[in-house]
Amino acid sequence: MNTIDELRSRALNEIDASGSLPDLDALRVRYLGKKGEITAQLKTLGQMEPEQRKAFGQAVNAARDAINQSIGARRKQLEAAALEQKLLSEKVDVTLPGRGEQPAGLHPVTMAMERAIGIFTKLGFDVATGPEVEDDHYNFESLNFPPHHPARAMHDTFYFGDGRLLRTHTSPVQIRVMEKGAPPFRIIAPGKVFRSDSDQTHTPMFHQIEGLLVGRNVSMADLKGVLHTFVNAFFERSLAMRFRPSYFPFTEPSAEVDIGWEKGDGSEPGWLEILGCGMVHPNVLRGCGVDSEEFTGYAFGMGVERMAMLRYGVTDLRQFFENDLEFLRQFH
Ligand code: 2NL
Repeated sequence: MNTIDELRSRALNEIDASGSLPDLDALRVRYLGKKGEITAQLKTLGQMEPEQRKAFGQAVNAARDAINQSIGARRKQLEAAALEQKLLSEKVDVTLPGRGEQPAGLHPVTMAMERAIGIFTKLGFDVATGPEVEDDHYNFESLNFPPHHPARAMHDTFYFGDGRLLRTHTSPVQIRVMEKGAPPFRIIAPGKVFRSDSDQTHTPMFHQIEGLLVGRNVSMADLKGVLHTFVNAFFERSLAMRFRPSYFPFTEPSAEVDIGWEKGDGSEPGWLEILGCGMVHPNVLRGCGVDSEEFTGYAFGMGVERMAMLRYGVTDLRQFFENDLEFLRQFH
């Protein structure tokens, strides 16, 4: 009997003194668990004399109930204290001043895109858009690409494997416009394009603006005039510009366009390539149902990231895709 009384008061003291829910649970296991001290006492009942067993059994049961109740009461206290602690730590001081607002701004690539669109719109071009997921016909075949042109290779173009692909230029938009309508056409096609290419100067997705003008008596001189007007407006200065002969399957003749450029770092001014262009190949016109005897056209294409780098003095293409706010805020 003394053992039970001693056990009971020791347990109750320890329960009262326990400082956390895990500590309290350890005590519950120690006294009431399968291998606990109270349980051990109950197991001795079997070997006792009947009259002794009754009194001892009652005492052990009473001790067990008291310990159980005490644990329940202590648990409530500790839970209340834990909640109080949690509420205190999560307290929000609604009287503190706000953090202030950061003005939002457009991404520099968007700025360059909108700037270019604005200029061509003033020159009379309409904006045309189309799907980013295309097929071989619209992305290559209709543009006079020969069957084994390197751009068609797996490692240059993203193929879905079911005949679909991600457009590698926005030319398919212009093909769709020509197929549907009748000349004259005067459109630009801005948008995302995709190439399986990734290094210091290439990203798998980038932006392009292409332009197309088809009508009667359209010449390379018209093309040169429009592009010179465009680059002067885009860079807000009077730039020297030159055409260099080049090759694209979809234009003949084809040219690359350079502008005279000073880096601003004291180095000698030089020529900088900024776009590609040419007279629309008669095969392309015919494929779209346009009479290539009656109509001629010019087309051009430029990379928007490159234009944005030159206009805003960005030296690393990858900065456009890192979403670093310190970088982006400079353009607001
Ligand atoms: C470049 C060169 C170019 C075109 C794009 C074009 C579109 C049609 C027909 C013929 Cl529908 N041509 N587009 C023409 C010449 C050059 O882009 O270097 N782009 C980044």
